[in-house]
Amino acid sequence: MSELKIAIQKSGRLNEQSHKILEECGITFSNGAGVLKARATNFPVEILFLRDDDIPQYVEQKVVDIGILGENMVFEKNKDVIILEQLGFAQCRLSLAIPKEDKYSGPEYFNNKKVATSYPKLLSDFFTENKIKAEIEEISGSVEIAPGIGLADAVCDIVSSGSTLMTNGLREVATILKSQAVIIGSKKLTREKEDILKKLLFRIRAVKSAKVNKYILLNAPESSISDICRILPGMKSPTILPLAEKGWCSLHSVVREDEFWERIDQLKKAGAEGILVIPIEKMIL
Ligand code: PRT
Ligand code: ZN
Repeated sequence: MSELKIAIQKSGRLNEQSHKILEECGITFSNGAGVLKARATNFPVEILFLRDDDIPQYVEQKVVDIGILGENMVFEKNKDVIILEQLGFAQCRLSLAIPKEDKYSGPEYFNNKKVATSYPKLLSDFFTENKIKAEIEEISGSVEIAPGIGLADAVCDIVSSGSTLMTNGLREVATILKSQAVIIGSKKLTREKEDILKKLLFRIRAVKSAKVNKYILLNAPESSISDICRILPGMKSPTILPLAEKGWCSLHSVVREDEFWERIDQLKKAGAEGILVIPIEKMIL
């Protein structure tokens, strides 16, 4: 029986969430210290724990079938792989930052400057697109200290809250790429592996939909039901049950969480009471 080989980050920012998303798909495995691979007990997959930098190459070489990593790394490594699904975590951006006291009028700022980065390909593409002649200093970590120690004039690095840049006296001036965790896959899989992948992606999509949707229950006068359905346009065929109190009913449905927060005041005005919003564990569409 064939199994799908999945690479996830061994340790670092993506490890916990990658583990969690597989677990939420009902795939259980142990990830003890020093373990390089694990076999799931209840789904035909083997999990390999790797450095995120190596995952694109391993997928291209078919050492593994799919992998979970940041889009930043996928585009930097530029291997022959395909993005199968965005996973919605590890959101960040690859940005250029300069000493905060420097004036910035546009990408021309970087002409004849030296820029430190761990993303030489993406940075060089950006400079080529903008017709900038700059020097790229490739370093593997702690990029943001480079200007402070005289190694470079500016940096190109991953930013999430922006506090690392601020602590190092730097200011973000341009974004090259927005990124989140994704699943990448090999272009050609055997029929059996393709079937396992289909099942896995089906489960992942169910977990993702459950995260953005909530189960909503509310009580309302029967006369308000049509207004309430109009206020929450995402609400499809709600279940409506009569309440013991005459003229009142209880309405159950699924709504997008963002939609619900935007419309809460209108719902109350329309007469909704006792509103409960409950997380959904899985949602099969
Ligand atoms: O050992 P291995 O090579 O596997 O791990 P790594 O050290 O290369 O990567 P790791 O674990 O740091 O990050 C893995 C992935 O997480 C990245 O490729 C991104 O896709 C994603 N990610 C999300 C981030 C961040 N947020 C992030 N904030 N990666 C790095 N950072 C760093 C950034 O380099 C900078 O030093 O955090 C700092 C900036 O954070 P803020 O919040 O201060 O802006
Ligand atoms: Zn890495």
